[in-house]
Amino acid sequence: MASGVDSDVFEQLVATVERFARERLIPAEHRVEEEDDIPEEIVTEMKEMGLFGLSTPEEYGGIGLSVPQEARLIETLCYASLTFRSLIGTNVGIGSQGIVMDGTPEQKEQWLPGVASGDVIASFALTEPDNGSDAGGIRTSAKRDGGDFVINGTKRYITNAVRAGVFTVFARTDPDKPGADGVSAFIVPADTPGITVAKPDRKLGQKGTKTSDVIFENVRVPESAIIGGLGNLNKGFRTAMKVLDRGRIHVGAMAVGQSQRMLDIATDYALERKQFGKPIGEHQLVQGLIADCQAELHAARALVRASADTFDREGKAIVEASCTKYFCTEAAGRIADRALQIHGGAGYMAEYDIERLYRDIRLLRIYEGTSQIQQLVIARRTLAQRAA
Ligand code: COS
Repeated sequence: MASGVDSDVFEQLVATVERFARERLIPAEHRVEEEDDIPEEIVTEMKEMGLFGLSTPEEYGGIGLSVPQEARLIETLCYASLTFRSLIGTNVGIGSQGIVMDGTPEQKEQWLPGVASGDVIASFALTEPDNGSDAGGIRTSAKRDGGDFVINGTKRYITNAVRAGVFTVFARTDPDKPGADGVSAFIVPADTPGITVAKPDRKLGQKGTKTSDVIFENVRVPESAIIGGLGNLNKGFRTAMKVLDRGRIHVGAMAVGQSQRMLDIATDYALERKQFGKPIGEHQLVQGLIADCQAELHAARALVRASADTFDREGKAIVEASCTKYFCTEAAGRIADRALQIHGGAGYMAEYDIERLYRDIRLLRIYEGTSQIQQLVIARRTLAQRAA
């Protein structure tokens, strides 16, 4: 392994998180669903375990996992509801990685210790009402005014915005360049005057996660707020894409963790539930469903590991990351569907966990780049490589 923490320390961490997921998080899932929030004592425990700083370099107070280690730990954590991962997800991934990857030493010093401890929640503000998949089409503007930039615009579906201490905001700094080229990334403290966080959205699943609109009205930031400094003016789109590449491997790992949970639930049900005089697991058509889940789960897990290794070795893995997110999340959707089918009528009922997991998993094929965007990235780069 090229980086990360010592393997003994890492194995202990995995064992601790595995216990935490099974003994603390899974029993709290119903409460989270009912209250649409994560209990404060669990937030505190997650902070104490260092989960907010999994990927933050050790020199800034984090654990400093490598990408393969992060993937394995996230898979372990995501045996429990995805909602718990969402709380730490923006600090471990998209909200902070722009600063980790491209920030100046001063920016890292200022923000990363708080991100690592969980005292500062970092939120990633890219998507807008009119620009989701077309991330290069950003309309939020950041106009120069002396030594400052003044940000105006609306960001949409921003995870953890209501909890945020800082936003990484993508805004157009060159109005004459309509596409990806005129965009810069800014670090904006959440208490900067002019920022309004709207009330959380109502969603199909993942109750307890918080997404909202964030409105920027004449929000003034110094030019030193540009991630990487003034030299990175108009280069923010690349930062966003690099952050998302890493995030896409992370989402693949989430899909694997949830797929294992759904397969285990469905298998337990198949062993217990009797029809035609024997457990339904003894019927070959049910076995077919179980086998397809297991085969896809193995493939998904192997793909996450391979692309995480590539990212660790080469510092990027654009096609691999998109293949991983695409395959693992689509497979998780199929596994959710089969797991629910194995439950028959019970699968449709809210008292069985599979009904909730089925709703929760649906988002994975959408956020951090839809399946269709992953197809586009994979195909464009495959064609370009052969044409070169
Ligand atoms: N890493 C580094 N640089 C990258 C990159 C990556 N993964 N992907 C693209 N770039 C660079 C390109 O190399 C290009 O730079 P040059 O002009 O110097 O060559 C620039 O960024 C623009 O790239 P491209 O032309 O591919 O941009 P497009 O506008 O065509 O969009 C897609 C590319 C569609 C792939 C991008 O907009 C995307 O990923 N959209 C989905 C956004 C998303 O995931 N949203 C979820 C929000 S977070 S929950």
